[in-house]
Amino acid sequence: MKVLIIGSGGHARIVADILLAMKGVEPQGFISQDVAQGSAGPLGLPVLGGDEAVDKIEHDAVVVAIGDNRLRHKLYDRLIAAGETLISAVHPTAIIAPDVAVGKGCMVCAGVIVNTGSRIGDNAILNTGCTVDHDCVVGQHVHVAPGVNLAGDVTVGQGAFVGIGSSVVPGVTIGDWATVGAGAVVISDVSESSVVVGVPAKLLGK
Ligand code: JB2
Repeated sequence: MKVLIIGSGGHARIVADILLAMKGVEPQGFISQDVAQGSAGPLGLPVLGGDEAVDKIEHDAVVVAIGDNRLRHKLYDRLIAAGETLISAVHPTAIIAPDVAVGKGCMVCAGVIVNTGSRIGDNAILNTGCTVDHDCVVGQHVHVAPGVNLAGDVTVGQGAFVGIGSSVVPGVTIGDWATVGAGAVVISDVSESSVVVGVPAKLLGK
């Protein structure tokens, strides 16, 4: 399967590495207006051009490999509307229970663990070494950053960002488009679009 990687920054290079490690997947290169990015990267894949290049290059699927949740959401919707197939990039070292549903266009990085009963929405990032315990619901366009631990029955609303190294205790709901700061310990629900930081996590603003 020939795959185009949308974006050419740091996250795109991580996703390229995942695709190269997957059986039967051949990443073709990066789609980005930033021609200098990635083209000289260690993976040796070219930057193929901006978004207008997608139609011109032979491929079977695409993945939006951009960290910013709103931008990734916008580009994902545009590509779906254009009839593109969104592939999920799942690193071979990720451990995902067999009953877990992983949506379209997700990125599951090295060392991730997802336990039984959980659901991962379309276009979500489960970044390096995060853990998602049993029966969690991770919404569309979410980014669970490296080293995050979500306990059982946690819900992360669509577009939310859970910052590096943070922890969320069982049963908590993080609202849509909320932000959890790095290293926070979330012990109660977080409302939509709010920003929480600290141990225990407290509201910083909206
Ligand atoms: O409209 C667009 C567009 N807008 C920005 N179309 C396409 N095809 N690409 C677009 N981009 C691309 O997003 C830029 O050309 C650039 O290649 C990329 C953003 O790269 P940057 O290095 O700024 O961020 P990133 O998304 O690769 O990584 C961020 O998120 C990761 C999860 C960083 O914060 C990383 O540190 C983090 N690990």
